Amino acid sequence: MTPVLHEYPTSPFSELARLAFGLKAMAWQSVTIPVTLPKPDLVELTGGYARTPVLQVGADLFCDTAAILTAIDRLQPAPSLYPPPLGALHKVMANWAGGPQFMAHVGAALGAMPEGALPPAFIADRKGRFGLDMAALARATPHLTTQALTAAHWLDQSLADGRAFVGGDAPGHADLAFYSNIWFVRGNPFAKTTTEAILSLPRLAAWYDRVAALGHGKVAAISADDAIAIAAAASPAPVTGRIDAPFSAGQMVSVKTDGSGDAPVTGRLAQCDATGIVVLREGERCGPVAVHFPQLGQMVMAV
Ligand SMILES: N[C@@H](CCC(=O)N[C@@H](CS)C(=O)NCC(=O)O)C(=O)O
Repeated sequence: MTPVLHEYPTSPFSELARLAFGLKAMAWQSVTIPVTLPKPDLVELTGGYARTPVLQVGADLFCDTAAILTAIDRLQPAPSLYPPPLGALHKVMANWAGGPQFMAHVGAALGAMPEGALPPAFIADRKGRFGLDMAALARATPHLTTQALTAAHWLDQSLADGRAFVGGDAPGHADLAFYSNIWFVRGNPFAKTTTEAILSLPRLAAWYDRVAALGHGKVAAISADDAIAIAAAASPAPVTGRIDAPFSAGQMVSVKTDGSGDAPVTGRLAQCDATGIVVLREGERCGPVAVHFPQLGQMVMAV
């Protein structure tokens, strides 16, 4: 079944997922979702999760790039997104890149933008959801830039032994995660000085070009209605994982990103172990779906 990515062009986490398709030379379909709330068609499928991107495989929805990349790797195992010798350690680095380093890169880039450069609706959305304060960000930009540059220097040092990618000869999840942060800064003309500082590191610049060359695979655009029809025509795949105590199979739970004000996804628990969380729910238009999350960073609560 051809996977569908719900995404938008300027999203760094979407770029990470697009590159995963490129690494595997896969065919996929894209639904362009709104950059700000509301996102009624996406929420019809996920039941509440409205971050970007979301992967859909039939009636299975994967929230968060940690779950998305694992799902892509399962759909087409070779070449792996978790090549040796790092294997699953790619996830550890991607978690750092997608956590504190994401805040540093995105903060440094947005904080460099003059007043009025970002649409007021975008600022209002990010303020309401994530506490974005443009004045505070502008003050923090020099600090955030040092944090991003530290990662760039570490990356450049790691490449000094001649390796092509973070973990050796083959690219993996960590490469895509580090790359997408720099890609976001590079895409912002107001952050030109930071981009130049990062790409002045010669080994890093050559690595950046190698990751970019992975491309995005073969993509075709479809509409949100098409994606909902795909889910309605499919059934969720059988769940194989465990349910660890204190939760039990079929229990009603809510899941949301830890520490966020995001809307929770509520449904019956079908899996809750270190390999992921699966909640079964039903949408009015899409019918029964399974919503998948990584366990790290997601909070499960009994309801
Ligand atoms: N941990 C999540 C983070 C996703 C995330 O925060 N994405 C940003 C865009 S790159 C977002 O959702 N922004 C708000 C939005 O798109 O509505 C992941 O790895 O996918």
